[in-house]
Amino acid sequence: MKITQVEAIPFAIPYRKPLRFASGEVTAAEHVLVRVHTDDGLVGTAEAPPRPYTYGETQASIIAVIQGLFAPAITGLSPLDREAIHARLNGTVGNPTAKASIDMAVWDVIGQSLGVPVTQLLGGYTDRMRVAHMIGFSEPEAMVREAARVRDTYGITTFKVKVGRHPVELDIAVCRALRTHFGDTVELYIDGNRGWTPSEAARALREMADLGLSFAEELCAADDVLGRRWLVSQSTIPFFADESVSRPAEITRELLGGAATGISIKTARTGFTTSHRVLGLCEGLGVEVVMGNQIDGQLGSLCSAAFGAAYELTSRRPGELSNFLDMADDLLAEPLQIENGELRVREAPGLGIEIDESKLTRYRQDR
Ligand code: MUC
Ligand code: MG
Repeated sequence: MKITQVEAIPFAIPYRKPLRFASGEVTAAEHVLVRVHTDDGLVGTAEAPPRPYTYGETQASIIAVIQGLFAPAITGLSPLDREAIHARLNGTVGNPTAKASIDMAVWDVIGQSLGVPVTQLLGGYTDRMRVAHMIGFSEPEAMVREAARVRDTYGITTFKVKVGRHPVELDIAVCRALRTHFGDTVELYIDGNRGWTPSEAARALREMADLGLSFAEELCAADDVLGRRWLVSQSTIPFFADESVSRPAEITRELLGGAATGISIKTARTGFTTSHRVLGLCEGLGVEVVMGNQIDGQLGSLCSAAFGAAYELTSRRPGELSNFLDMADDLLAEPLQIENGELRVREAPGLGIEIDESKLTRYRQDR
């Protein structure tokens, strides 16, 4: 079996309401659908979400690097030769979501060719993930209303609250309002997307010390090298690194440097192959992980769930798998369902992705 073609199709699906956070905002899912074709007629599918404020990639850059460099580099290779595929992709630095989408589409092909779900090929720990929902910026009352709606509709009881605004009191008020409204019936953690300085973050954490937050993510930038160490050394809750750790070596740097104590794994940026290495690194160093959300659509969320459900360590915490709920539509023929706070992985061979071709025709931007 040989790779014959890699397609990169831009599409745009509007959000019902914008998702806002300290490093940017999303009003439409302007993603790239990636399809890896083989000479025996199999097609592997994944999506790449451009996040210029996180990785520097745009929809146009993802398409250009796939069409101009990655497709020619891996055409003719066997999908099973994953190490060779990665060596070719890594001849170009950066471009994490473009590389990750190809990796996941290749795994989809492998699973289909063997007749086995990817989640079982990866590890086969369980068939579902508990779900955490990410709540974007708004006023405190609106964020409480949103969390209550998501809990009542989908049974989700873990919330990641976006923080990092100025003044810090606004985000503190949100977290306090959520805790007051829900009491101990929900789990809360915060993600600053580098919005605060170390001293602002320290002050906010002090003022929220009674709110029972489970952990904090990227409150300030990785370039605040000593500032982050100082913050972590005085914090009573774990610090998870997200956008500061897009490669395994960065994980080693942040953890051994004392600037983080947990790691967000995002299949959107490390695919399955490198996410597996990231997981092994975290396990070896003895730190907790969370399956993070790259503001994925249903395709990306399915990929995160397939990976998260494959392993015991990634299944310990609810994964961030629900942001597709903010989208007005999606490309999957059979939409994902979150019930009782859980998302099941698909039992079909590969990733179980079937694209609704009429929706793709409607939302693709290249025709
Ligand atoms: C997150 O966890 O930070 C927002 C920016 C990004 O890169 O991912 C999202 C969610
Ligand atoms: Mg984050």
